[in-house]
Amino acid sequence: MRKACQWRRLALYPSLLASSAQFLYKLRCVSAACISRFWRRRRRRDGALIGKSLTVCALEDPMSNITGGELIARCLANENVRFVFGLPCPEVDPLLARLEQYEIRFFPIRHEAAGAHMAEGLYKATGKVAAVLGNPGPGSANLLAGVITARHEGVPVIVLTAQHRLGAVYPSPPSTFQGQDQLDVFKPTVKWSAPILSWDRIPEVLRLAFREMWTGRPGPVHLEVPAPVMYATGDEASVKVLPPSSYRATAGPQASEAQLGEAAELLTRAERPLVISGAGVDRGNANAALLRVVEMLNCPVAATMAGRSSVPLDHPNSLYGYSPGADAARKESDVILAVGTRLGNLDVPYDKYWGDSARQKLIQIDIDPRNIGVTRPLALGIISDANAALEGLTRVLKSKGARAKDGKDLARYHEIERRWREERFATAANWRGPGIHPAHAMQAIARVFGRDAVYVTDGGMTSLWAHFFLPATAPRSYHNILELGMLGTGIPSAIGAKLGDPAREVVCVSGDGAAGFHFMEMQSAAREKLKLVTIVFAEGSWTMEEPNERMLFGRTFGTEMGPVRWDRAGEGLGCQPFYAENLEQVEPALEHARAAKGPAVVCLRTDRDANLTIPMDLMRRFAEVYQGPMGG
Ligand SMILES: Cc1ncc(C[n+]2csc(CCOP(=O)(O)OP(=O)(O)O)c2C)c(N)n1
Ligand SMILES: [Mg+2]
Repeated sequence: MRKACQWRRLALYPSLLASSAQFLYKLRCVSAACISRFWRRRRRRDGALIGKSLTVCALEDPMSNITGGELIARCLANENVRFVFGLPCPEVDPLLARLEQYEIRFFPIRHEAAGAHMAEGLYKATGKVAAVLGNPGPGSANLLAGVITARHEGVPVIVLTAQHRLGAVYPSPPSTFQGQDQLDVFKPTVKWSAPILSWDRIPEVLRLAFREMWTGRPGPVHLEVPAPVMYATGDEASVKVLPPSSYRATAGPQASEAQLGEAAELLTRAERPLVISGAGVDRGNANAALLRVVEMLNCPVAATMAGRSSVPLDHPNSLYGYSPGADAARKESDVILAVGTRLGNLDVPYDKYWGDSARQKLIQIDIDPRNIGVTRPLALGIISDANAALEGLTRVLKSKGARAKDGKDLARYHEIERRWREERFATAANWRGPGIHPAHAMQAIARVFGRDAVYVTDGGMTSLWAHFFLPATAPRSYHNILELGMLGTGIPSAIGAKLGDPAREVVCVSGDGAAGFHFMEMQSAAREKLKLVTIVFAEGSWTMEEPNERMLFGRTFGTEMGPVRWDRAGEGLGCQPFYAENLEQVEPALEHARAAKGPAVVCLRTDRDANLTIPMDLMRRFAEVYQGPMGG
């Protein structure tokens, strides 16, 4: 009652009211209903609509006027955006209030960066794009880490940051509460960034954003929307929301016939052709087309570290990229076809693993010109959608009568790989406990969840053990953090994958350090009744940081994490808890977690020393990722 009186007193000064309403509303001095009531009365009194004004008005307009928030929702739905990850705040409420009407699901998160990682998991698993939200100031600041990750991972996301009234920003004076000029902060981290400063430009600026997002390698684009634009209203008939195909190309660039002819010529003449398959093959749905080329040539194929699910690891032509079998294939190859990969440092693209580049011809196919010829000299660079190029290549190879190799080299490489696995992982194979060896735990996970699950891996040594021992998977079904290497993406990314593809089993395999960043999102999973399993390798240490400390300083510092019962923490968040401290308990715990109705957390008390026993040659390669090639 008192609030209503205060409100009426303020109402005597309409202009003051307009600028103060948002602030009052934010401080919860007045309710939305109160604001609405005021505007309804005022409209009746004035006999006119406030209409397309930049004043603050939480309006449920009876006419064909819609808010900026609703217009944004309409543009997102037009691009088939089905999820918005973020938190509510007055500055975005007009958008949130209308999402359902456009069949867009609002998914509240426990940390804004996690929202961006959810969008990442959704895209990697399904190819679908989501939007993420940040409130003015802190929410947008939190969002940044997730957006930077999306940029590195080539993940398209619509990043919406809310902003105060324009009188408080650009420039934002020191007096601004929760204020910063966010465009300056986001610009260097995204592909493209812009403000929306008027209601009637909303569809146009969203068109710009979607066009930029899909140009070249996809990535996040940023839109800053001040509250007055969200709340502004306008006649919906006065703006057009056009179908995507009328304002942006819906197919990527295509290889020319001349390029396909040249590539086919090089490959048919090659004595030892080799195919390298990157994450871009997964993202471009080019997996089947890639295998057709491989099978036609009967040549070896190696997935990059980040592109693990682009080729089934158990395909008869597949070699494990970090094995000496793949090294031999690379070194001996006279023509390498690399598709959808930057051949980044994680693939140690050094002559010691790849051979003499002067006598090797590299054909590289990528959607982004900036990825071409970055680490290895090029014979032929092709800017193209991967699937289109590989289909074209198959056609031209056929017409040139390309012949399959006899497979002798391939058999030799496989034998080198087999022997290497046997030797290098002997310590793991011979491990008798008493604790759980991470390799054994990974093998148990592989047995229980099989090759049809979606795996999302996170952590240091843990993610390497996962890479070695989790099963071969279907395309888009093995997600890792091997581009930016951002710890903490696993749990939220698994949630995104599950939201995008609810019929699939989703398993998050995480180190205990990595799990801690966004473990609260298991509560989001419980709240939304998402059935997924998070398995934490709980040896109690930031193990990957230990070898350097031990080798160079003879002791460890800062790596001790202390014991955590992740199962109990998960139970507190509404998940089903499971725990194992010896190998016999691992499979039953996993089976129960798999059968659980809702989300489950499995805490595996893995052995610390065992977690350190990554074979020396693999550790060395991993060190070379950062330090460059070392002798020997
Ligand atoms: C956000 C972030 N902080 C720090 C790092 C550096 N880092 C890489 S691996 C690692 C240790 C990870 O520990 P955990 O997840 O428990 O895996 P473990 O090595 O113990 O198996 C750290 C700190 C990183 N990659 N990301
Ligand atoms: Mg750990």
